[in-house]
Amino acid sequence: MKSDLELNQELALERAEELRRELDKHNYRYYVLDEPVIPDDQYDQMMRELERLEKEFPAIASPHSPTQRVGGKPREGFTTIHHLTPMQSLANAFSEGDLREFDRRVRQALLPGETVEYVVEMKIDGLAVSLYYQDGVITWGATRGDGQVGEDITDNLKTIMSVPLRLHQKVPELEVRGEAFMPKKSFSRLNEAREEAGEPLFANPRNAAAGTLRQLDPRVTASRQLDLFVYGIGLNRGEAPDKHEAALSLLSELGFKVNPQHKLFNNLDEVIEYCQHWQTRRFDLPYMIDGLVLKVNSLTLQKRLGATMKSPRWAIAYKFPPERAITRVKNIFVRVGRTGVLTPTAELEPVQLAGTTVSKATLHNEDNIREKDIRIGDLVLVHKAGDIIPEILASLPEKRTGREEIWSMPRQCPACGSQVERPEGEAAARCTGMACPERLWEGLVHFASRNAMDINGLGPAVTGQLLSAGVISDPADLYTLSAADLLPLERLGAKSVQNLLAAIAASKNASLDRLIFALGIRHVGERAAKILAGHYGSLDRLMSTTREELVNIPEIGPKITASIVSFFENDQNRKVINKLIEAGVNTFNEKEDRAGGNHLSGQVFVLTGTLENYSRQQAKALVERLGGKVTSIVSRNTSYVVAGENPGSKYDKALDLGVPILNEKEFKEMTEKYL
Ligand code: 1X8
Repeated sequence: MKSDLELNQELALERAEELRRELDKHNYRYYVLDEPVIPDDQYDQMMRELERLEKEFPAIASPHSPTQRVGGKPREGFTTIHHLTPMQSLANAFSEGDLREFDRRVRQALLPGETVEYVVEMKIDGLAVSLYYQDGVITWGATRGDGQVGEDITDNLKTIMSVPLRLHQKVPELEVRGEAFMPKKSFSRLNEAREEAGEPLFANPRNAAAGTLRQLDPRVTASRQLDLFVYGIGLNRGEAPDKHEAALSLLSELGFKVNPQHKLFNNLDEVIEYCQHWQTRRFDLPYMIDGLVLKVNSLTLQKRLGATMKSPRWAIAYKFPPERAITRVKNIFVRVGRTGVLTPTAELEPVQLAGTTVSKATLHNEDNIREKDIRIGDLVLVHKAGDIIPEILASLPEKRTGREEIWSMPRQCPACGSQVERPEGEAAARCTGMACPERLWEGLVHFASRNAMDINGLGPAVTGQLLSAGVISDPADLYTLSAADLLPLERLGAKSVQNLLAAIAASKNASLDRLIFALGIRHVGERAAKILAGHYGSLDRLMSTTREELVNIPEIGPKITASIVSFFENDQNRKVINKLIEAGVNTFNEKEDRAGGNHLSGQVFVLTGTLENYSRQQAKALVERLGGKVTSIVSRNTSYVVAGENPGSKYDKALDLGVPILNEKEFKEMTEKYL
């Protein structure tokens, strides 16, 4: 006979498998097809249920469970992996002539009457990797290395959400090739955060992707949001397609993310036209490409053409020339960031570059300016890092007139006059003023921004007006604003004031992860905020967490931990948070509410007197979070009256009606066990 444990375990396994299938499916829709079908919180809820099951029944764990994407522990170093088939590099074409030469050689291998088709694909500016699946399950992943032997980066590749852990069909053995990359947005976000932190920047998304995949701690990799396009098959012991295009379709069907921008041609002139088209349109793509790849479509012809020592004869990379421009530095000014970092920025004579007009370029920090010897008035060579961030590559000293000026970092903050400090060993200079208006302004603009509290109508300009008028000095003050405060401001009519107040009020219901992101804690981006919200369920619990608990959360590394701890140690920050709570801003995870069940559903509470450990708002939010209601009138329908110090007449009314009365300790016990 089976024991209870065995029976429960069987049920748990069944449920876990169901959850894994569901999660895999949604994951695929979200990260591969880019067509999410369920809300995030529902996904998170399933994930948490699965985590709970796997924790309770360790025997049902599986390395291919979606909970195991960030399961790996930090490593000492990487071991090596022998590729099953060599990973070759491509020969390059830099001109139309080079492409015609390639085409001519391919045609020499054609049999009489045979024609050639080319598949043209985007050449992703990332890092070539190989993935190996056995019986449809991921076994390992490796870098290219020298083409024969690469480094085992399996744990890191598994953190890429579009990499399938299990394939849609159980092919016996499959080695696939693809390009891991960092999308442009993630790249600029990462560098912004590194700049704020005074850390060295990545020169481009490729270096960022390479650095991220060679991270020894997979939690860091997971936090950086890489992606992967698969574009070819190495070894395959399943049914083998006879055309490259069919191979791409097969890879798609198996669950891989295949770049949709590929096109079939049977004529080289059209290929060349297509290359020229993408040379200018490439800046519209959300990832960087450095060219296009031409491949012979027929695998039979590919085999006949073979390879040289270095690269296949059936494919070639058409490389775009890098986008650069020359312009003049009109001036250098300093921007004060949210965390007080002073970033020197060059004001440029406007110039066309990579699809936009550029009139500013970040100079990063003082050392960068010194190393490149960039002076006000210099002619400079500019490009865009990651196709987005205008950057000065070099100055052209030979063009100097002698009237150029050497720049240096101001000693006083241009926004508030406070002293500027540059800590030993750090590249970044910081304003030391706690109440620096520029820092406040940036912080408030971030707080109200779309992905944070999403307060429509509270943009940079209005925020500046509110600060100058002295009606707010921190984010919590927004919630005490009245029409009388706003109407005197210029350019704010009655209608806009009404809308703005409504938007501010609505933001009180923003989800906990938005609030955490909005606080502007260094290194805590949207993803970290989501993870923290999911883990803690309330701002209160996050605020009173420990270093130990934080570092043990998947994806929350030591740097984020240190930053969170120091943020909540700061009295000023705690004060602002308490003001936010008092103002009635939601500090609980709604997702938790539903997941945590409705333990107090149908129960009506009345609060009276002063509680020692909860403000009115906190106590109310707590009851509501557990599904209960709080009213202010005691009646026969009241379930409990919670009485603090110096209770009022509600206490007597409760005694009269025989409504149960809870003291603070009892209230705490009743609610705490559900949290
Ligand atoms: C490198 C790349 C290839 C493709 C895209 N991006 C790359 N960086 C592709 O085939 N679509 S192929 C390749 C190689 O074989 N070295």
